[in-house]
Amino acid sequence: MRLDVVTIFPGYFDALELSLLGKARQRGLIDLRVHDLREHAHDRHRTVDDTPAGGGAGMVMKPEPWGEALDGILADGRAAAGGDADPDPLIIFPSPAGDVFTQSMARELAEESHLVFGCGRYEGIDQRVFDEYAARGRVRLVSIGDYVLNGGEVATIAMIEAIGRLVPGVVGNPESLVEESHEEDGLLEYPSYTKPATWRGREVPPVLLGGNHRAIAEWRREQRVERTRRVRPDLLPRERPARHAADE
Ligand code: JDH
Repeated sequence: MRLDVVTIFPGYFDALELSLLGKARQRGLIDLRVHDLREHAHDRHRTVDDTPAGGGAGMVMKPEPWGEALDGILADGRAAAGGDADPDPLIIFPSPAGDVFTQSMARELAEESHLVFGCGRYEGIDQRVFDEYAARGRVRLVSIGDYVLNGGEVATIAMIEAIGRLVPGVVGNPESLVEESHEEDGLLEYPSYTKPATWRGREVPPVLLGGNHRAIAEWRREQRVERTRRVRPDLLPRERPARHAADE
């Protein structure tokens, strides 16, 4: 899978060299290229922002550096595909106004052969950049959740980590992914324990040490349902509403 990232802070993406994704890069499973947007700003101060049209607080990212950076990536992607039936890349702009990123979206995106992430800063990117690339290909605005970040970099790192681990061969033990997909019933995970059996007077639940696999599976299921009811009741299947006399 090819991943291009456009940002004014390339250093953020050094984190992706570590651990899992770094190894996947070395093994050629993930081709991650980080591009500095400022290389496409040609004035003396390499300016990428300007005041908002119509007034208001803050600054907006100018369209021209984005156009040059993205055109270069798209052209290079076509050249690399070498006339192969490589579909157009999907361009993702992290945005507080985007569709919310979920595990099911990560699964869809892991099927793509080429993703491009455009990381905005300030108050965001001139709307015409989204409109231009949506007219020419596939564009998605995606949010990683309902809280405010200062730019798209941290959101992109989160998405690349979630998507990258689903690319075949990236996760060393595919059994953990198989287990995940079977368990994707929307419930939270059960609590995990390891040795020693007693730590600071706290015991591993005896059922986990008893070797009764049916009992263990049942206990884990109960834990998942109870935990979900406690902290994320919104994830539980909707209870059938009690039938009311007036409904009959
Ligand atoms: C990309 C710039 C900063 C913050 C909206 C409305 C002021 C606009 N889940 C997520 N949270 N935040 C982002 C994200 C934030 C970004 C960019 C992603 C690019 N920013 C920014 C807040 C606003 N706000 C009220 N106005 C007065 C602006 C931009 C994100 C993701 N993914």
